[in-house]
Amino acid sequence: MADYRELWSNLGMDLEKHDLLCEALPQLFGGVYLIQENRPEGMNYYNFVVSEVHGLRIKELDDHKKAGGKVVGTFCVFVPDELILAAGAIGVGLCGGSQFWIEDGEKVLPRNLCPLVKAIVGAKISGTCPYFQSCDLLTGETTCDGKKKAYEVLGEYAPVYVMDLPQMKRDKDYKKWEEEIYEYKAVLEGLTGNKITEEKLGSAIKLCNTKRAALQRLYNARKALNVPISGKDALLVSQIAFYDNPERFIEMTNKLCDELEDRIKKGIGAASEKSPRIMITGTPMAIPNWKMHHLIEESGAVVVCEETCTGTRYFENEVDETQTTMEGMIKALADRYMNINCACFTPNKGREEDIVRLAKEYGADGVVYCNLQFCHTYNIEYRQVEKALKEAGIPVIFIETDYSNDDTGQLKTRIEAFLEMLK
Ligand code: BJ8
Repeated sequence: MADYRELWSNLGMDLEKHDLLCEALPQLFGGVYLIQENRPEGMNYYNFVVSEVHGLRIKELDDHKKAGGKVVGTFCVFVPDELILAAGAIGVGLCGGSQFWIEDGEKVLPRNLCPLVKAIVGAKISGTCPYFQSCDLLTGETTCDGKKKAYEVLGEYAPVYVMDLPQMKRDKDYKKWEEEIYEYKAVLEGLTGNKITEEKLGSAIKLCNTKRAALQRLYNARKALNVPISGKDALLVSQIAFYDNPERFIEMTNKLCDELEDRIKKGIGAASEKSPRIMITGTPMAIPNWKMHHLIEESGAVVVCEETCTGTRYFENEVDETQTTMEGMIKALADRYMNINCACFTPNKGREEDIVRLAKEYGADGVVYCNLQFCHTYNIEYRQVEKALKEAGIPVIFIETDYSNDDTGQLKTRIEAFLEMLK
């Protein structure tokens, strides 16, 4: 990586502490990713993006800001990227997946809280995440209690705007979400000084749909009998989708898909056809959280799908592109986003149906339900999901974990026993 110290220093980062983070990442990445054999060539782009994770993209954000543009941080797949793009701003997903930020998060938050929430706050207050430091506005949302209250804490360190996401899916909730989208549009127009026109929003809707289609194409390739890409590589692509330049990401992901489709034709797999096929469901896996995929694939299985917000919940269902009026487009956005089945909703029957459908579509032999520690909504929802999967005859195991490595030995034993049972 080139020398970005001046840039980081201008962003007000703690350089000494940041050095420690930079030292740890290559080792972690090497041990999880570079040890894989027979990876698709197209993964070289994503390797490069990781090697420059705090460099090149930050420089691009800086150039955009110097030209008068704004950067907006988000934490949830409910915040419509289309509006951020239509306002001429750059959106970056800020969910933290590193144990490195937990200690700082715990300085201002209770310890018995979801690691994702602690990492988000820790990343900001430690001054070690250049993405956070580049943001002109952080957009939160009322999803789980942990996130919602953490935004109040974050507000002490940066400008925060919170979208009020309904927790049920009645007609009036769709209407309410539409109103929230209108209000967010006005906030972004105020921040950037740019008016969001029908034309700009229409192009942004098309761009985001094209990105969704590229991710769906990647996932479709994983349905093949000889899975052409490992689950952890596919996870990395999804994680990078949250902060890479969208046009470049679409181009590179489609290139990767060309290669994967060719590998399928030639019978080149990332794992043996006899490897158990696993679907993961549960809480999101923010970069660099590769823990469960690594454990599962090290144990001889292959992950073929993720029903998570760093998986299908991010890209399934497109926004209707036929609308031409602002009212029509905002309604189309509200409809698409309200169809995401997050456990923050009650009831959430749609998620059970999604999980059973996806497990069948991807030919999963078993499902690993991954729950981040202290995430109550996903934890409680396991009961119904387990019942639905049992009725469909699909084996499932519940795993609760955090970002540390303390439980890896124990988890490995449980995963191996589960895979043995599948055989
Ligand atoms: S749409 S999953 S991105 S809220 S894991 S912080 S729920 S305690 S991340 Fe999420 Fe949006 Fe829902 Fe997706 Fe809270 Fe649970 Fe932690 Fe979570």
